[in-house]
Amino acid sequence: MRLFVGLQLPARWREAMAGELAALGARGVRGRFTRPDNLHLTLVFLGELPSPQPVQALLEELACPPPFPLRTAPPGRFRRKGGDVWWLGVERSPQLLELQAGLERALRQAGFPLEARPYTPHITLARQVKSPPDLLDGAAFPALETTVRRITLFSSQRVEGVLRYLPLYHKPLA
Ligand code: 2AM
Repeated sequence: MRLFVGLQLPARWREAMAGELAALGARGVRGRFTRPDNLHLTLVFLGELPSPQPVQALLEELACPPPFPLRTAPPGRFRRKGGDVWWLGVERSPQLLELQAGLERALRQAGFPLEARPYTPHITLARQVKSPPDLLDGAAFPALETTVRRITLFSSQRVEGVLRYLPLYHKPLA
């Protein structure tokens, strides 16, 4: 199964982002928009693994920082040949970066093969976007804040043809 560890986002964050996505669509932006239920923040992408159990066992033992505030940051994009990825940024707070780095280090030490790319905290809003980037720059994303109290092991699955990120296990922060 396809696994990753990340943060679930509060409903009011997802509703605000879905509203802004609808506004972008109304302004003519075309792409594969993330379903509101699927909006999340990835910490570490694990990829295909036979079972979530070893990852869950590692998370159960992982020393984590205490709950901390999470805030949105300006939007951005990753340029891709088949159309760009548009995302909403997340503030690179020391607590978020410490949590992500500690998790990544523990997974590597346990032998999970992870990609080497540097961590860019982002919430993917849409993929395969070919619309002008100034539409993204002009979008009015509200400033959002929440408290992170747990991290979540997700599986990425197609359920009746629809991509869903299913929470498998929650690890509370210390
Ligand atoms: P993305 O939002 O930038 O696409 C599930 O696929 C989650 O893992 C997504 O948040 C995705 O990031 C992230 N991820 C990181 N590396 C990935 C990869 N190589 N393939 C698919 N998803 C990846």
